[in-house]
Amino acid sequence: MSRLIVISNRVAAATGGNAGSQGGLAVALTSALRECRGLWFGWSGEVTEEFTGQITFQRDDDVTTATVDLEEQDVEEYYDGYANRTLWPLFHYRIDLAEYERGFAGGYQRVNERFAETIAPLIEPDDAVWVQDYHMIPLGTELRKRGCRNRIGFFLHTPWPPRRLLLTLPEASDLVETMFAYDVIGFHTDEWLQSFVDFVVLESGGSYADGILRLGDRQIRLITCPIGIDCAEFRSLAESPEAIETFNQMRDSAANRAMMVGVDRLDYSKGLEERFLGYERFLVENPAERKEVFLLQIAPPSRGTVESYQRIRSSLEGLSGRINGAHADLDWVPIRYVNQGYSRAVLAGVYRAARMALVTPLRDGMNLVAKEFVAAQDPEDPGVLILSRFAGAAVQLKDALLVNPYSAEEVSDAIRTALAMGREERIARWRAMFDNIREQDVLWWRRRFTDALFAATPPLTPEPLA
Ligand code: ADQ
Repeated sequence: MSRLIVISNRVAAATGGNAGSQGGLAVALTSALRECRGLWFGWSGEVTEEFTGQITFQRDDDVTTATVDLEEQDVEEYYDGYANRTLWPLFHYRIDLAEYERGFAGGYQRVNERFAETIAPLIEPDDAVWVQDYHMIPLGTELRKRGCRNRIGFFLHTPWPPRRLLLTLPEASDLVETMFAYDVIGFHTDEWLQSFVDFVVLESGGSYADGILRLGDRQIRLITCPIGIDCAEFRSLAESPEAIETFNQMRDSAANRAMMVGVDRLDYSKGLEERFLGYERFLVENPAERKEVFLLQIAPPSRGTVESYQRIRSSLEGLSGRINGAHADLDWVPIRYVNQGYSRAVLAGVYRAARMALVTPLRDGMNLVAKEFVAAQDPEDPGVLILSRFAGAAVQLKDALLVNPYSAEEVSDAIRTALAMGREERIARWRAMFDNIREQDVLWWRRRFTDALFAATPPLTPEPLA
């Protein structure tokens, strides 16, 4: 059986392997690696004076992780720069926030070369390589340049932006061309996949038929492969003592009010300002019901060195303060705004205690919080999911109350509808969503991708588009 090599910016063991943005992904990839005697390679998160390429190996539960330290300039240009200030905003349709700097592009390229140089000697002839996410787009090409003839796949966890937006990136065509080193590329939704196809066909002169994208003498299999959660694990978490304790605490402190919950990394793509404004609209338009609800928003800060993240943080502080100042009463505060991370068990208890979840990103590759919320519900008395049409998850979770997150009116209406929704309808909607989440879980996702990858025929020539 072939070995699987996973390459991503960070590896789970080095990040603690629990909550945070890698939660579900860590579980998914660890299970894949365990089955395939795998190796997981990435940045250690540490900074060193000079890049040495020295690898630290760690063996945990049959999974070997291999990490390297980066130089400060690497972190500034590759991670804070190109990944977080250029590609992340661009891929979430925020070209107003995207920073296009040659220094960032150069650092991104350099770090991808460094990763390729470090990992290439560890790859054995039969291994399949699976590269993760927007941090590593050119890695496939860099591996091929170093003679790697293995099957290499790439999965994008974010949206792929529409062609006209991507054209604002100065090196867009080159970046896309580097992707022709991959044998398989996976996206969460058909929409992201189609945007990628549009760019290659209309800008690079490629062609697309039957799931195969061709450019010159290279071809890639494209697949839609929506990521799921570990549904069984999350359900049992929701019934763990820690979750039950949290559930009881939340119910006590809610004092018979309906709790609405939001759980997001503090990121402008998550639509937090718009969510607060939609909720405020509900408070204004529904004076009789307003004290029957409150919003618990859990948003741990992320990427704090990037200015746009500092701005969104202070904007949310201002907005929650203003809304609470304008509407709070002696015995009621409309928004509880918490800037911390919690264990997955505590989150499960919070989800279960909530009457509804507000998951309203402006754009999101998938969104796992929506799926975790559904998985954690009590089947006899489930809460309602209010979900943005612009999250990848909306394709699978059609039985949520789907909203346009930019419209405060739609968000406000959805809150009212959710509050009034009877038990029968809540159960019917929940069941349909839960069936999907259980069937298309994280193992399903992982197998769908690795099946396509293992079935691929790697290129005969090591160098793509030479
Ligand atoms: P993220 O943008 O990080 O992921 P998401 O899919 O919602 O977004 O995953 C967040 C994870 O972090 C969830 O598992 C959640 O439970 C956890 N989390 C959030 N807030 C937390 C808190 N306060 N405490 C503890 N844990 C918290 C990217 C893409 C998504 C895509 C995933 C996976 O942006 O669109 O779904 O990758 O592909």
